[in-house]
Amino acid sequence: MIVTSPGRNFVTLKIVTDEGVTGVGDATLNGRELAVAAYLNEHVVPLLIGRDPHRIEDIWQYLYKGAYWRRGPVTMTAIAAVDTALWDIKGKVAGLPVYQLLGGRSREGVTVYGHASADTVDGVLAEVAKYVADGYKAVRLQAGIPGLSGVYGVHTGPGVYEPASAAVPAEAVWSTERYLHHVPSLFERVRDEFGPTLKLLHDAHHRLTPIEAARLGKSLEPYALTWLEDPVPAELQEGFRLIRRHTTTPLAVGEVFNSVWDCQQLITEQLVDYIRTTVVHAGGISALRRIFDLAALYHVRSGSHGATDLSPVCMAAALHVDVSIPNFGLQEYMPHTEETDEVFPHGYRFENGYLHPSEAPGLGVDIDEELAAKYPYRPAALPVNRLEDGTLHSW
Ligand code: GCO
Ligand code: MG
Repeated sequence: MIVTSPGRNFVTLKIVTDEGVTGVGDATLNGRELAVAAYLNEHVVPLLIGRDPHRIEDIWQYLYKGAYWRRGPVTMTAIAAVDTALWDIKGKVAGLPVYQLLGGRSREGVTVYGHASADTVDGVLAEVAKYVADGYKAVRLQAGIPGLSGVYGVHTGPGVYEPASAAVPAEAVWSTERYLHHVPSLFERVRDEFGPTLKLLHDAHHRLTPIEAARLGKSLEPYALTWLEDPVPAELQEGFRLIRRHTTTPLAVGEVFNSVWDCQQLITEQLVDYIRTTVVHAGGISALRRIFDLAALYHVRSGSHGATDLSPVCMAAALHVDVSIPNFGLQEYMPHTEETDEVFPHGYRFENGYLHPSEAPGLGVDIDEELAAKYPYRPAALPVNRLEDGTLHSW
């Protein structure tokens, strides 16, 4: 178990077999990192000693059913780390990149979307231009809202956007009225300037009610978004029915989901278009494949979360899944800091809007433990959000 903070916190599980083959798995749960580290150290690692590393499915079931207390982000992130590390080991033993074990390539490259964000609409336009020049085919737009400071997803200073900034959560103020009034003008400008084929996305970050989200979706229809993400908190899956009834703006959800049960109704009732579950938070490569296979039956495509709090180990694993499944949609991509890339040497690469998984056996990613030890853990929590009258709101 390695906890390191090269610019931000990451938890990594490294499994070594009796034959000396190593495998790595991401176990990072933003703002709750040490809970997963303790769960692994205290409750999982001792159970792995002496077990056959090739029995990936059996070990997954053993940890899931054996805990009795199923699901939840801490448990599922811990299981994901074990599962990912075991796929890495299996690939290395087989001498094949993991995507070959998942059925081989279904496409030439993994289409990614970048984050264009700024305080002003002009600033966002300038960011989009940079992404387009770099070959991106898809861009997520987030802008500051007049009258509000510190809006989610808006990158103002130099360096990588990082919401988990303080040991005690930072507090931001939110107004749905100001937000709903402003967002359409952002998309109108970007669509006008960049034409009809650039894929445009937006993240509402769980801040709306279903009827507010329906209104936003409707007002964005002229700008043909690829998706509107996390319009409402998704504990109430049937809440999406109301949004769906009113708008043809495609919907995406799932970055906080931990299992297929969190998205079962959303998928089988075709209430979303993209499911954004990830390797690290939804139980690993094995479990993610099951979610995406269910989704494929219902015309739902993948759109995995890939913010910087998911380590390069998760990104490497995600790309093997992305390149192999039939119903891939998009992959989120925010490059990590140089320090992070050095701690996690990897063979995946970006080219002209696409990411390509490593061709090395296994996942094609590692952790430099000596370097990792130079970056000690720093407590950092995600912020909270309050309405203008002080009411605690969804973040
Ligand atoms: C995204 C996400 C992130 C999350 C963050 C939480 O779509 O990339 O919403 O910005 O808030 O990853 O840990
Ligand atoms: Mg999001």
